[in-house]
Amino acid sequence: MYSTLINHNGSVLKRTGLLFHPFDKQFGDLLDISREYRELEFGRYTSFFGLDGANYKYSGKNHLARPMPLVLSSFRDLALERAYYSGFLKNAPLIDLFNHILLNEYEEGQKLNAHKDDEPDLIGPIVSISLGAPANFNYGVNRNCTTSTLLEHGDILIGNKHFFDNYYHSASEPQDGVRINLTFRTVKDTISSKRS
Ligand SMILES: O=C(O)CCC(=O)C(=O)O
Repeated sequence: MYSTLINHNGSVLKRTGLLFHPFDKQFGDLLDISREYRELEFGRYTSFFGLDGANYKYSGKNHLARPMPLVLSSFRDLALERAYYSGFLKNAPLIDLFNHILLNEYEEGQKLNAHKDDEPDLIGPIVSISLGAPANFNYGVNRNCTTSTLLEHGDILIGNKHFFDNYYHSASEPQDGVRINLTFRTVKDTISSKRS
């Protein structure tokens, strides 16, 4: 049931639902985790998890992964499976894929402004899983992000590197409730020193 939203000049973005799974327990667990570790960053709450030493550097700041709680490890398995079966990992490098997970929490009125995920340290596709309140994901070739798709509880969005290098994207305020978004990235940088 994949629906291809973009397939243009090498940019590919797909959205689908995660069928037959309520994810209510996982949503509660993720909220607890977020509220233990979250920091306010660019208008929404963020915390970072993943494999040992994985560091996603953006806006001049390190975002070093904490060890993954089990619930995040199981979503990572799901992200890997979906990316693999939908053909996004054909030329995947032989390194630990999706070694970095960004947990975004959006409370009422919080949103994320238009940006690109084009840091040179990122490799391959990015998978994004949404839980809780729905919100619009907006994208486009400039900061206006004129195309939108509603991301609902259990939706998964996969974009290839070309998409995230070339398209701006933003997330609107959640509609009626709290929204959790998990973003799975593969980063080249690994550091073993303390967080900054
Ligand atoms: O919340 C979303 O759906 C998008 C998150 C995102 O673009 C990001 O964290 O870079």
